[in-house]
Amino acid sequence: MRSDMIRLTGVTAVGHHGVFEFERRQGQPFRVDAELAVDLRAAGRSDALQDTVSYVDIAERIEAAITGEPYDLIEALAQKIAADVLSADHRIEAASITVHKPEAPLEQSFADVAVTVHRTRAELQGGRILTRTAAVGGYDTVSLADQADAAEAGDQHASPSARRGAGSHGVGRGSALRDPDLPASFPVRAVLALGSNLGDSAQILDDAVAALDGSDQVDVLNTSPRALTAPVGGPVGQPDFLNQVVEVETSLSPHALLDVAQRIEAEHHRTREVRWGPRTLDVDIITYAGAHVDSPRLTVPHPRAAERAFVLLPWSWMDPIALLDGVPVRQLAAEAADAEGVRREVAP
Ligand code: GSY
Repeated sequence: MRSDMIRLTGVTAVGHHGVFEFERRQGQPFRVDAELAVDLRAAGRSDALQDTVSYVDIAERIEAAITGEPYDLIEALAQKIAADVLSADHRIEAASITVHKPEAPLEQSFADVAVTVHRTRAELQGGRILTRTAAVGGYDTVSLADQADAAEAGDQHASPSARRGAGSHGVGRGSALRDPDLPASFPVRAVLALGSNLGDSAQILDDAVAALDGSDQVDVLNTSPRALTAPVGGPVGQPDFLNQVVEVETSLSPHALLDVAQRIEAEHHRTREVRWGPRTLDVDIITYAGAHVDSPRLTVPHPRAAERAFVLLPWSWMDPIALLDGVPVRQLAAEAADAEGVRREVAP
């Protein structure tokens, strides 16, 4: 099923982007099209502006980026706009941004040159897009349009004056609490931590990863090396843990993902008799789409993840540039009190 979408096309302004000195000096028109994946069901029901993303805000951000800091490449401008747009409202799950440069300095007769970037909320950290080696589901395209396409695109230009005057509606800006029962309207990434210190822990973690991957609407993208870790808390003398961190892509809501985690725990006869005590399997949600969740069942990011080397170290081995609430996971791992008790498992 396709996700709901807000499409804003033809936002045009003069910018000073380009590698040539005369481009920086004189400026030229840039035109931007944006497609934003937003769940529009609530607004469809309520007919209330506060239940959707204000396209007035989005147009203002795009115009500000075009006229703002100059970049050499339209790729960089497109990525900056994607980051700005995703930062504008936490309900935007993903943004496809096309930047056209119809007066680019080419010797040939041409109609338009454009780049398109597709970026998801999971790639946004601290208002910027993370550079990843394997951006899942993301692909960038560069096109040199023909005359007919350009003529059609020209028809889509919105009048700048029509976009002005309404001002900001201040709808849901920045990072806010996410509704734990709202499914993602676009697949998002989540990080889960697994731990076991009862039974055949290596087999149990293998089975848990397979069970996650086999669950509806959950795909395992990446798994960390495993760590043998000294127990943190709990009864004295309990066995060491085997810990692992897993990155998944999912369209499930945070609560539905928790249901999956708890079902997999239950399948391994997980009991909760002794708090912090030995367990066959723990599956904790550490992060979900860079969002914050605070419900009686679930707190995300996991409230103790930032202090637990048995989570942070495997996570940083899997993803050396990972951030937790904007702080490098590697740095948190180095500062965690239990770091000395974490040993990377040597592959057999
Ligand atoms: O979910 C956390 C379970 N747990 C662990 C763990 O997984 N590893 C280590 N090293 N200590 C732990 N203490 C608890 S509780």
